[in-house]
Amino acid sequence: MRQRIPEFAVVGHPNEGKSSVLSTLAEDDSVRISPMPGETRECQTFPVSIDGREIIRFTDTPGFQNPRKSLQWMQEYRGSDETLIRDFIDAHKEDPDFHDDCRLLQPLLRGAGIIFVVDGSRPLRNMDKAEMEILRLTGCPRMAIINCKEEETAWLARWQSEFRKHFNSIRVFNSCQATYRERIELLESLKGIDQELQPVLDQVIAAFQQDWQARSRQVAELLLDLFEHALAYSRSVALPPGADEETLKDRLHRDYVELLRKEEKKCQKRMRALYKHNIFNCELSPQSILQEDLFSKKTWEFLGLNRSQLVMAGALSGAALGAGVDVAAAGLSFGIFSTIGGLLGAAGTAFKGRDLLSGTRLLGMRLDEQRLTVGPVKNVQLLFVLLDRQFLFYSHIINWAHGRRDYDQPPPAGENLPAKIGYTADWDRSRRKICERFFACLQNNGDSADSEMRESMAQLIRQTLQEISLGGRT
Ligand SMILES: Nc1nc2c(ncn2[C@@H]2O[C@H](COP(=O)(O)OP(=O)(O)OP(=O)(O)O)[C@@H](O)[C@H]2O)c(=O)[nH]1
Ligand SMILES: [Mg+2]
Repeated sequence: MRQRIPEFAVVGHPNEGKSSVLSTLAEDDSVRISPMPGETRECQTFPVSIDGREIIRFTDTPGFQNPRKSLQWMQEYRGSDETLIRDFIDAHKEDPDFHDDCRLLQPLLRGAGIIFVVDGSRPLRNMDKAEMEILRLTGCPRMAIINCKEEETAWLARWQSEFRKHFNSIRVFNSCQATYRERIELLESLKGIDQELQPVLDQVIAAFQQDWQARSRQVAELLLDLFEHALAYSRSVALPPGADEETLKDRLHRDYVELLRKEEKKCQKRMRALYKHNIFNCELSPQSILQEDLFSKKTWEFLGLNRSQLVMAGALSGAALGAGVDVAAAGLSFGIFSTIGGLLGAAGTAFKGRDLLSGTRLLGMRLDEQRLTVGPVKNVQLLFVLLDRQFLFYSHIINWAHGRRDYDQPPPAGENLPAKIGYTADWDRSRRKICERFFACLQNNGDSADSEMRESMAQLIRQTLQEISLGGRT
């Protein structure tokens, strides 16, 4: 026999954030959300499927329209508890004053559990008490979610104590900020509302977790592909007699930079799709370091390894030795950035994105019997910068709740940014070594790293993704 798919109806007063909570819980950005009360007028069910199999469904409902009168009717009702909802709907279905109340109770007839959403940043009113009492009279398993639309928390304790009288489970859940972990915790607390639901919700939670891991594995593969394309890149073109070597070098350099930008965009687009951000762009804050070009001064200043880590990397990876020595020798009153200038042969002069790869140091250019060969990349820092950019993008994407629609961003943390704001500079030596070996391997093998090397790099990436998704720095 097919197991029943658990269903939860998200109910509450108009404009409290019901649709936003649903959108975040179901990871579905097609849910309609609006600042105008009364946006949702009909029930709509959003199934959550994993590998094509529906495992749970959430139903969006209109807000209560006439809770006081509905409650009065129910309190005067003399029939049995089992027929209360059906009889209420039958008695009011033609009355436009109760249109929304009838609609929102409908899913309960087919056994849906209740998720009651309130905006906990406002005070409790009698109307709310009426709505809670209606839900209690339905006898359906139910939980309450406090979704604070504003920062205000003064009313929270009052809400919680009122909720204890009416609900088996209570959770604070911010539909615009909730993370993966908070979604799982919310599902966990749904188990508390009805013993019968426990086994099936355990399966749902396990499926969510497996799916999340599967997505992490796919992200790791995307990143590995990007790094292989970026770092093992090599091209060789003829330099006909009389042709201008500099022009040709320039063109090769431009081609490479273009390709890399495209590959990175492609990788990030796929990441977005994996996390089901299909409609909205999850725009980056204007202050985000990811707004900077891959080869901008700021990017290389704030991401990747610091100077001493780079020196160590150079000593290990052989091919990057030149880079390491340069770092040490460059003097460097401007910190890591002039280091890059030094690395690139620009010798600490003004940095131009275009110059970054045009020297022979980073990409490696050789002129050999009238053939100009570029690549593979010589500077291991490119790998760390790319890693940091993808991790930061991942963090941005997974922490962008699906119910979030506005693009207001918090202001930057402070004027004094730390020296490095990526992840890799915080890594210990053993993690960095894995990257250095992977890098060296790509240089030696030409196009792809050997499978053992690739797997240890994949493991490192997956581990970092997990740390980020379990509440690492965002
Ligand atoms: N800042 C903030 N805004 C929120 C939050 N939750 C919802 N909103 C906003 O509140 C408004 C109403 O959200 P909806 O999710 O459409 O509310 P609803 O309860 O479904 O409303 P109806 O369908 O009209 O009953 C929208 O503008 C949301 O963006 C939140 O947690 N924080
Ligand atoms: Mg709605």
